[in-house]
Amino acid sequence: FFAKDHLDFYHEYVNVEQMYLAGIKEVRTKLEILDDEFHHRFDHNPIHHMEWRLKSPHSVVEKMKRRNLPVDVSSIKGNIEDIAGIRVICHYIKDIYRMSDLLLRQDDIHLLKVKDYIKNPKENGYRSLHLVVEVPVYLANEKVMVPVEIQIRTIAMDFWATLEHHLRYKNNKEISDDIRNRLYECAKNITDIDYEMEDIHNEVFGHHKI
Ligand code: 0O2
Repeated sequence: FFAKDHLDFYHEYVNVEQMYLAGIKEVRTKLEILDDEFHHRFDHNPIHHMEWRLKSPHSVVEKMKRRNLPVDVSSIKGNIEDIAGIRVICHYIKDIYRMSDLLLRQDDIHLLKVKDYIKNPKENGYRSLHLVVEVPVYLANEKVMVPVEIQIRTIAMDFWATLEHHLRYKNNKEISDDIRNRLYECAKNITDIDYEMEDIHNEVFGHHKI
């Protein structure tokens, strides 16, 4: 259901959604090409799998209201950067930085923002590399630069983040300090395992020179 007072927004939003979807396709293709090249050259796929989503119109309106922005499509640009979102789940930590570096090296990709929650994990233990990039999308009559949020993480980081997200959002009660601490301990243990698995991989297969 959509609030009646934002009907104009919802009607207009349908038109811009296509552009964000195209941005997702462009970035996904770039990442798939890199992953294929690694598979071909090194018999190693850095990417385990990818997920993507468009932010729902309702979530966009809620975010605009939270930020005291006027609820119209023109205020999305420059304010809401996570309408198009891709999550890239990698095998190893080194794969995260390799994919990120190779993507950002491409001359049609423009980096808008980077948040490295692997080097600087969030207080609750959340780890992932977040990038916001702009990618060109060629429409019939114009070229549009579309922002896409990319979250890159290992399988282990994704395991923790998915369960933590579920525990936090699907639960009506406030998370207690005890649960918070236990989740943080889990994040620490998972981090140790991530580094140990990477060491094992390096010992068995060595480093790829690229
Ligand atoms: P959803 O449903 O995944 O989209 P901003 O989005 O810019 O207003 P912020 O905090 O500056 O907010 O962005 P940031 O830090 O880059 O994080 C945005 C997204 O990262 C979140 O999106 C989550 O997907 C993920 N994330 C960040 N912190 C956590 C965390 O502590 N736990 C988990 N599980 N995920 C996290 P949304 O919009 O919150 O949700």
